[in-house]
Amino acid sequence: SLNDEELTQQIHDDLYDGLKEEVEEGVHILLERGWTPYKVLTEALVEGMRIVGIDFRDGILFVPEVLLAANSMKAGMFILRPLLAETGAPRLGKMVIGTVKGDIHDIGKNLVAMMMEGAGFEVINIGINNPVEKYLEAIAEHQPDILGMSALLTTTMPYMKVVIDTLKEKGMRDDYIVLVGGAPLNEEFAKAVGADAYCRDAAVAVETAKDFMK
Ligand code: B1M
Repeated sequence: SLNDEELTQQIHDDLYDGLKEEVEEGVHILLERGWTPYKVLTEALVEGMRIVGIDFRDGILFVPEVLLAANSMKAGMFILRPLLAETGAPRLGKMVIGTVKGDIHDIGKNLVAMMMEGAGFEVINIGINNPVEKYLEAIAEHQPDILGMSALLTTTMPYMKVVIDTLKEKGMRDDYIVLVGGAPLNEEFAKAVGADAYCRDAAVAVETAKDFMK
């Protein structure tokens, strides 16, 4: 049988090849070996997707293959989600999170949602491709403390400013903590669009949210 390092490598390969059941099996085995759900998430799944991203960028992998990889990653995340959710933790606050209009990438956002839930936040995940109206609807309905936005494309990230400007126009901007994230963003961008903070990854999102709720 494979040692932990070989198995992690195998999961990267299976993710790359879009082999959902194999990825699920690998995740189960690492958990049985006593890995924490977070370690499985970061070292097996997120790292695997990082490798996929490199070959996608370089034109070695194409959309259909990357979709299969994404679905395999989601299957692995589905196993980890209940394990990351602490039961009985005091509610720290409420967050609405969604990917912005024109953008259908949802893995990173879902991961943030999962980790926030695990840390004790109530999370309303409004999915992908959200125009400003959808954010406003969700805010009105759920009255969150935090609004989270995700964008993975340089062409969609400016839409965050549209959402924040609309909140400003309505005099609602200061009612919410606005956190933004996604691979093409940075601190400077977050500041420029008027967000409260940029979150590099899901763990930073959790820490940042906790800090703001103090
Ligand atoms: Co897309 N894609 N994609 N893609 N895709 C990227 C983003 C790209 C960088 C790949 C590349 O060329 N290297 C590139 C963007 C280039 C750019 O804009 N500069 C790209 C492109 C070009 C495209 C298409 C245009 C391709 C095409 O059709 N020709 C197309 C666009 C579709 C659209 O949205 N309109 C497209 C489509 C797709 C798929 C559908 C095939 C699939 C998405 C499937 C899905 O999500 N269900 C896909 C994927 C999987 C990727 C890559 C390979 C992986 C993204 C991912 O899931 N990463 C990606 C390459 C890359 O990012 N390097 C790529 C794993 C995830 C855990 O990380 O999403 O970064 P990430 O999230 C992190 C942090 O960023 C942060 O925390 C997360 C966890 O740690 N974070 C937040 C994210 N959101 C946050 C929100 C927060 C806080 C933190 O709120 C508070």
